[in-house]
Amino acid sequence: MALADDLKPSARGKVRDLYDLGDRLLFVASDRISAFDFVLQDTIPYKGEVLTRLSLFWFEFLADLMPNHLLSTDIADLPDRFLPYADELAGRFMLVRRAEMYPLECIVRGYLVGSGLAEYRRSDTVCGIALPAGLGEASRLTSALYTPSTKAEIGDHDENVSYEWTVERLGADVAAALRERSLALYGKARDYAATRGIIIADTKFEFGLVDGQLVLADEVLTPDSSRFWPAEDYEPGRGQLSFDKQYVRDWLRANWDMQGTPPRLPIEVIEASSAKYIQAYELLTGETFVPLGRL
Ligand code: Q0N
Repeated sequence: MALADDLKPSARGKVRDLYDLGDRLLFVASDRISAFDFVLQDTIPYKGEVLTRLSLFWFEFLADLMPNHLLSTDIADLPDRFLPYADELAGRFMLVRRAEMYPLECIVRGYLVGSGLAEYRRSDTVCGIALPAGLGEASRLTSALYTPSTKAEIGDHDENVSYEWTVERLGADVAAALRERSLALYGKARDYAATRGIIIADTKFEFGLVDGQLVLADEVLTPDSSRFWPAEDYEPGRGQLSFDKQYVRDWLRANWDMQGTPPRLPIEVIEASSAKYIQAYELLTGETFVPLGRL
């Protein structure tokens, strides 16, 4: 039997499962992939392991800026009931401290894309922040924008909120700390990634309190929480190639009417996508990806 069928996760995300261990939590990243808000039937080999190991890389890289919720990636630290699933878990789990989470997605945008671009075209603003005229699709922003959002009550739609909203909700000190830390983390990661040929166009952080101390939580700076673009193909004024899901999105757009269940992906698309995740990991970390887990 598979892990998730035996030991019921307390939360099943689109692509990650969360097990509640009391004072600790276990995140398990699957090889599932979502595109256009659908979770596809096909999985992308090694994706969960690549994303987990990329988060671990960033936690360490960013540790001088702030502490994080990571406790262990050692199977021996898991409760005994998980041991039968050691193979399934290898390389794709993180044991983390339980934090009191702030109910905020701390989004930082360094480039103009997606919903930000749509708003800019209407009103020369992004999340209410005025920007200079004359910017276009994928323009680099002179200074990165902090554009927090929150999960709406109904459904799990994200809703942009103003900085003032975060001040009212969390207090001026916490609101300021989340903004300042988010911008500092993004700035350090963006500058480093640029030296590795990757543009981090935007990303999302989540924070919580552990023993009264602010910690960086969730996954960090993965292709699922960020937009990664290959720097060599960057050309403002048009849509950019995304590092990871581009093949999948392009193939779906050309082969599916977006109604009902998404079709199965051709093996070439699955393999190309898997290779891109691994390439992003190798470029960013400078390490060869050697899988710990088996497929
Ligand atoms: C947790 N999520 C993602 C906040 C929740 N270390 C932790 N301790 C307790 N809970 C969580 C973590 C982590 N990471 C994180 N769910 C539970 C969902 N976010 C959405 C934004 O608000």
